[in-house]
Amino acid sequence: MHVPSALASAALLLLAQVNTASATPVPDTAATSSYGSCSSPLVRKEWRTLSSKDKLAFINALKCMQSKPSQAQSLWAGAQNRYDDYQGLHISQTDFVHFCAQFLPWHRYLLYLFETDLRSTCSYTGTIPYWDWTKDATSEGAFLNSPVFDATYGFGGNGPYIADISNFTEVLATTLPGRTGGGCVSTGPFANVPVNMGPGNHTEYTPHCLRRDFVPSLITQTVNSSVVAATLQVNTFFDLDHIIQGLSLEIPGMRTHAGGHLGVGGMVGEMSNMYSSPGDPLFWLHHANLDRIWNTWQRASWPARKTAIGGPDTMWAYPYNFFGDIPYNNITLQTPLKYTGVASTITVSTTMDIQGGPFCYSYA
Ligand SMILES: *[C@@H]1O[C@H](CO)[C@@H](O)[C@H](O)[C@H]1NC(C)=O
Ligand SMILES: *[C@@H]1O[C@H](CO)[C@@H](O)[C@H](O)[C@H]1NC(C)=O
Ligand SMILES: *[C@@H]1O[C@H](CO)[C@@H](O)[C@H](O)[C@H]1NC(C)=O
Ligand SMILES: *[C@@H]1O[C@H](CO)[C@@H](O)[C@H](O)[C@H]1NC(C)=O
Ligand SMILES: [Cu+2]
Repeated sequence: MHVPSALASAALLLLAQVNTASATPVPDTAATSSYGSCSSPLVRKEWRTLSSKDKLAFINALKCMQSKPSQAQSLWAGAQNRYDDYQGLHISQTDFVHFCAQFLPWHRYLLYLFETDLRSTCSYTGTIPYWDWTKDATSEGAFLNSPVFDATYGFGGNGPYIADISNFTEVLATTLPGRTGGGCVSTGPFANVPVNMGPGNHTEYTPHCLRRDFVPSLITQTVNSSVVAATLQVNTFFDLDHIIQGLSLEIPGMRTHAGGHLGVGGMVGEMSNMYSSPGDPLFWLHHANLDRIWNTWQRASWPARKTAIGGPDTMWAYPYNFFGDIPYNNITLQTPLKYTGVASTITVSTTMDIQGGPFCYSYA
């Protein structure tokens, strides 16, 4: 099947790990606590609204995580540090939380776990910032000048253009006309920081440079303000999940999730890899913005949308049946979400309110 090769990548390892994942269900304590407004929510802010000091504090917290020991190297041999544990977690759960309806709930809790760890392990006092790409999708030039790519107060920019990518092992199956990079990121705080696992579906130690392959024309079409406005108009969680994850794997069907990933990662960058994309720190800012969109949609009809859920429990099932129909059920509030190696299993219900259960945050 012509799955993007990012998906069809070498599957070298860790059957034992997957088995462990299902062998140790842990009670979902958070789900039993009551939901409601929390006091003093942490506020997640848009990158460009942070002070220079706060930008550096977040960057330094990421670097701090990269200096702390891995706690999950027994599961993910390539994990060299605490930051890598989250890449390993994402890689190992990818097939259960993308192109299915666990997508938004699973990533909401992933961000919470990572943010909590930044604060506890690295004494970070802030939150995960978000990247409101609509502010940069007004033109290709605006995108290229986005503050998120700043070399000092951002995450560095594109990689140098590599026209011939025929020798790359991990290449997006969808051709993206207008790709402009592909080389190693050479600016910013992560220029010489190896990505320790991937690219692709494995967690062996394969240190490599962080690559980006900007596609400015994709950004202006997929993450602009009219796309977001249309996203917020839908009436059901099923449709919200669908429009965020995209209507097809081809460019006309791409929306915000694919647009942010592929607009930065292009055909060979880490951000474009469904498995190993947390190797690019922009992953966190992109997903925080998707989480913000879900929350905005929920709050537009609250509390009804505190329990609005649905969509396939199985990857590539309807409406993501791009490779043919496969059996599935719609997810429910009781559907489990696994974080094996980092945290206990929860249920979807735990993730439905960013100011209830374990969560206490808001978006400014
Ligand atoms: C990804 O890797 C896991 C672990 O090796 C494997 O079980 C799974 O089948 C792989 N996924 C795909 C789509 O190849
Ligand atoms: C592909 O080949 C080019 C030119 O020989 C080289 O610079 C580049 O590093 C290679 N890329 C990979 C991923 O092997
Ligand atoms: C956003 O992109 C769509 C194509 O996906 C285009 O039709 C629309 O005009 C764009 N809107 C803005 C505000 O750029
Ligand atoms: C899942 O929900 C959708 C939207 O409500 C519905 O069209 C579909 O038939 C449901 N599928 C199953 C297997 O229940
Ligand atoms: Cu993901």
